[in-house]
Amino acid sequence: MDICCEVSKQSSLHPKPEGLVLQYGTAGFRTKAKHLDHIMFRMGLLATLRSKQTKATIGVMVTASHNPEEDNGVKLIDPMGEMLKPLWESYATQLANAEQGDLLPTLKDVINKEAIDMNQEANVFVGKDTRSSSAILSQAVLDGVSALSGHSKDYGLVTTPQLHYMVCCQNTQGKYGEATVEGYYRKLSKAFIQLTKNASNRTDDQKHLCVDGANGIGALKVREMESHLQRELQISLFNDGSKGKLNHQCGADFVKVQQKPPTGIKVSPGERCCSFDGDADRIVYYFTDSDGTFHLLDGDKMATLISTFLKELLTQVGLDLKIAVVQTAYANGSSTHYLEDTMKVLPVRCTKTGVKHLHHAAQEFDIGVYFEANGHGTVLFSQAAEEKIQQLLEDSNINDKQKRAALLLQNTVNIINQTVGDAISDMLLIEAILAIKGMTVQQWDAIYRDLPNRQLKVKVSDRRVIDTTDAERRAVSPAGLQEAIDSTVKKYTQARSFVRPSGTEDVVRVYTEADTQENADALAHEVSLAVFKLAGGVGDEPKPMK
Ligand code: 16G
Ligand code: MG
Repeated sequence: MDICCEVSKQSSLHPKPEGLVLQYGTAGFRTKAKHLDHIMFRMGLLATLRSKQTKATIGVMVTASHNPEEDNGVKLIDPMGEMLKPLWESYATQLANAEQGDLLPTLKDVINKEAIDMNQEANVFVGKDTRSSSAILSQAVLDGVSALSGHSKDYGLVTTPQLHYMVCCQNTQGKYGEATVEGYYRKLSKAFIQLTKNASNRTDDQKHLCVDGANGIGALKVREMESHLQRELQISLFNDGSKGKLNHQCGADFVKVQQKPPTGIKVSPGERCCSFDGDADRIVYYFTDSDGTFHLLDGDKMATLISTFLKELLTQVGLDLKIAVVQTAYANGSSTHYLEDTMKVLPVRCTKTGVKHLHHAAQEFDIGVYFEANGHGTVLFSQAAEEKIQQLLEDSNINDKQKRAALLLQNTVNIINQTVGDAISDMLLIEAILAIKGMTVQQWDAIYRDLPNRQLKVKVSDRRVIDTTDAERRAVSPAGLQEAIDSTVKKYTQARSFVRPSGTEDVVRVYTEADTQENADALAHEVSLAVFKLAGGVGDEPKPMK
């Protein structure tokens, strides 16, 4: 095997700055774009090895999602369109951090450990977001693939979920769909049109939606898709990238964290709006009412609407499929309460933060609806569930009502991107459900009332001193911290709080909820102080919120 020569030659064109250490985190590598050239080249190498090992196409997406424009990042996509397997995340970290002279031995180590046949063909799909650094960085990925004689297909500008979709289509030999951007638009819009046929007398007002594209790739792709929707959805697109800066005071993360509308969007009171994040794998809905109050409909509200809809359809067709909702500790207590007690969509599962944990848990059910409060989520249907729906459609004994519900279920399966949370697909699904139910955004919002909540960050010298259990809801170290949180929470009504080290930033995150915003804020301050004192806070002590 003579990989040495080509890899050495090519890698010298993508040298690693000495001493730079980066981790493959919850969502891949992410940092200032200027530090990423060698990482991209090496992820091209690693994706090629992963492709040879799995004998399948692997995806590499160049994006830093909701981070500022100056940042960039990279995520690898496994054969079924899912996140990279954890063991390979550790190879990614080893390869990324090998000094220039150690690159070949590190690469060979992976080849040996995984017994990779270097004569096996490799295929890698590459995509990028709209950042100015993405073009050069995705070229570095392509160079890495070619250094190991892999084949690559460059999809250019695509959303993260679109690339996940392409990988899945390719590896299922087209069963999941056609591995082209056009194929993606056709599949989703066809399902959307079919679904909305079930909505009677929709007015133009109801068909209208304001979309904040975060000045990113999602805006471009919504534009491309529009004509396929045949005016069944009429989009006013804001923050389309023509003027504003990517993710700057706009996008799903801004809206969720700030709990206010993005800049650059002009809407009337009561109008239904949504925001995508910078790579269009998250979405949140919102509206402002006539007295100026802002209403956010986050991942929890979407999970509730979608699971309610699915459960009703299952009842109508009489299919006994096990449906569950998967959330994280950030899910608003009111949503969990509503799902468990009012809706009885049991069970509601709680996992650690991070898409891969939710995705994994959702796979355990016939239908697993998973959403993070921040707006990342999708629905997974087991193969058995899809087959049962199909059988039902072929069954001549079912009545018209059952037939209608079965068709709705089938089109719901087709509109969803099951590989990963997808802002475009989620948007179409939500719009279709609202249309079919004849529901306004206000009625959707009124399903339950969010408990007031607050998120804060605390800087500590080493956030790893905080260890958690019970899906991050309880801290087991440092000693005394959980006791301090418990006794503080007891002083408030309907209160809950947890702390966890961030997986993407060098901070400890504090979450609280309580009966009023003042109480949620006061509790957040008290818990922040406890973290500061017991977990080695640095800088100024946390101040009470104004
Ligand atoms: C990453 C995760 C997201 C999670 C967030 C938490 C993926 C693709 N993304 O963005 O799911 O909510 O990290 O960030 O897994 P934190 O650890 O800094 O709170
Ligand atoms: Mg994202």
